[in-house]
Amino acid sequence: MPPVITGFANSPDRGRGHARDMRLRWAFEEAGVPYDVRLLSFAEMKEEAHLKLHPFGQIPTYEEDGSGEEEGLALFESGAIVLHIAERHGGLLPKEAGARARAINWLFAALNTVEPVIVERETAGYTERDKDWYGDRLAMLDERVDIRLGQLSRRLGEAEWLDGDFSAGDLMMVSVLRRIEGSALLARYPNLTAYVARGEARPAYKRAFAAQLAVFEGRTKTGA
Ligand code: GTB
Repeated sequence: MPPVITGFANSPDRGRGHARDMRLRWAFEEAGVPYDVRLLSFAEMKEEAHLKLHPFGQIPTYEEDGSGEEEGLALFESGAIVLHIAERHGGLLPKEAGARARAINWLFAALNTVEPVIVERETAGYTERDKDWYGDRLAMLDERVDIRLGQLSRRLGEAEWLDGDFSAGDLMMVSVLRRIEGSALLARYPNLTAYVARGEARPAYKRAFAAQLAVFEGRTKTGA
């Protein structure tokens, strides 16, 4: 049985691939691994059956059957799942130990250093927009994002990917930067804009994007 992940039955992003199942789908496609998707409503995510898989009642999750002497496995957290897919299959991590560690380093940098400032800014837009201090707060959040983007842009320079060949680190960093795609914040850094476009041009990305879009458009019940 292929591994099964969970995704939104009705993604609020209307098929733009911003929900975090997209990074798993992309990793599976890069690794050439078939997968199934179980779609959940917001109510189902909070039910006991799902909470057993995901303590925080969110998507995505990952389940695989045991094979031979191995036990089955259930995971939550998109970073842990992408890393698991990358470690289990080829195509997303270099073989050489140092290069492999650096690729994983970038995966964590995307999740722990770049994504938080982007998500905090986005969340403020949803929850604090009506406050009279919102303008000042947004300027501060914009600056925090800009600092990170400037640092990342300087490190990437004219390189194609962050450290040698495309890796799980790039997959995660591109996934994170996509959340501000089309914004003035990202447009200030043409090399990062081109980096995101390079990620999105990959055939594996396109297949993953099409699969999650098909869910939104009702062309599939599973998205797999
Ligand atoms: N740290 C976890 C991970 O990386 O896996 C975070 C998981 C998470 O935030 N899941 C979100 C979720 O289940 C979906 S992806 N939310 C429902 C809930 O908490 O009740 C975040 C997301 C949602 C929607 C959009 N969008 O519409 O653009 C983008 C990103």
